[in-house]
Amino acid sequence: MPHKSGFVNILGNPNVGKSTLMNMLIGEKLSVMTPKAQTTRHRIMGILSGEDYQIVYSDTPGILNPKYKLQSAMMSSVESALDDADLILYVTDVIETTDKNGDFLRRILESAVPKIIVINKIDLTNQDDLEVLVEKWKGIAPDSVIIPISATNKFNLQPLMNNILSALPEGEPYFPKDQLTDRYERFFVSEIIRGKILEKYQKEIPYSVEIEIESYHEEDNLVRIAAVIYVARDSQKGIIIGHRGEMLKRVGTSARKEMESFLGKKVFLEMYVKVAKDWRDSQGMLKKFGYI
Ligand SMILES: Nc1nc2c(ncn2[C@@H]2O[C@H](COP(=O)(O)OP(=O)(O)OP(=O)(O)O)[C@@H](O)[C@H]2O)c(=O)[nH]1
Ligand SMILES: [Mg+2]
Repeated sequence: MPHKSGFVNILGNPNVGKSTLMNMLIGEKLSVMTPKAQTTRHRIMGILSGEDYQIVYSDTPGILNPKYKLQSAMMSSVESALDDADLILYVTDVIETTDKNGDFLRRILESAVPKIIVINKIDLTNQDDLEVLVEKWKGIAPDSVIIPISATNKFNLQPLMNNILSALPEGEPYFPKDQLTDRYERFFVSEIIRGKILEKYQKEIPYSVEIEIESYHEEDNLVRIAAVIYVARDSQKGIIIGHRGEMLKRVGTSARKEMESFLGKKVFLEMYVKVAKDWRDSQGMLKKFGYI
């Protein structure tokens, strides 16, 4: 069989399960997944290589109307993913309506890139309702393949894989076959901390936080990591730290454990909280954090 290679961009509204799907397809927990919308902030590559194929997935932030500069930067990374692919996976789920963010959907459907419409979370519906939903999508995207799946239950992922492979062009691999992603350890450990903050804090807090890895030193069997948690306002600092530092301690413990299993090494983690006033609207800070 000839070798197949290509770029597959995963797009869709917030919280439909784009990151869960990419992680399940590549079999690694690369991209942060949480029940909160706007979990993913950067475009992240996940590379799946087999004997005769290489699929380069990009997970992207969920589509939204930007209210501050950080969100505009997030949407630029979505824009860039609209046409630099061999295939688009447009992920929707059984919960959202088919017309959510209709303008963006129209642009995706108008793009020349072939598309697969992935209807996720079918574990939350029944056969009859699903059939109605599939018919609706057939009307909206008559030229696209439509595949209902459940990412968390790994249901129908193999047929999806087969469809992806048959849509990809023949070609040599773009990356070494043992390469898993385009990001380094520092990025993943910062994402692990941000993921814990998304899990443990409510309202605006997780959306006002950014993590910077100040230092990352590998020793024989240990990694020493110092991280700064930036918040956007003075009042948020105390909320992050919590009464007698209890909240921050809990974040630290669970982040350290996840880092240890991700890196396969013992981790020594130190964290500090700093205020970077209104960083989400600051050009300079967004540059520093790698958004623009
Ligand atoms: N029931 C069910 N839940 C799912 C499924 N796939 C994902 N989820 C849940 O949906 C939520 C959102 O998943 P994510 O993968 O973070 O969604 P996302 O589309 O990447 O979200 P953003 O990054 O915010 O745009 C999480 O709580 C997942 O566990 C599924 O097949 N069934
Ligand atoms: Mg995501």
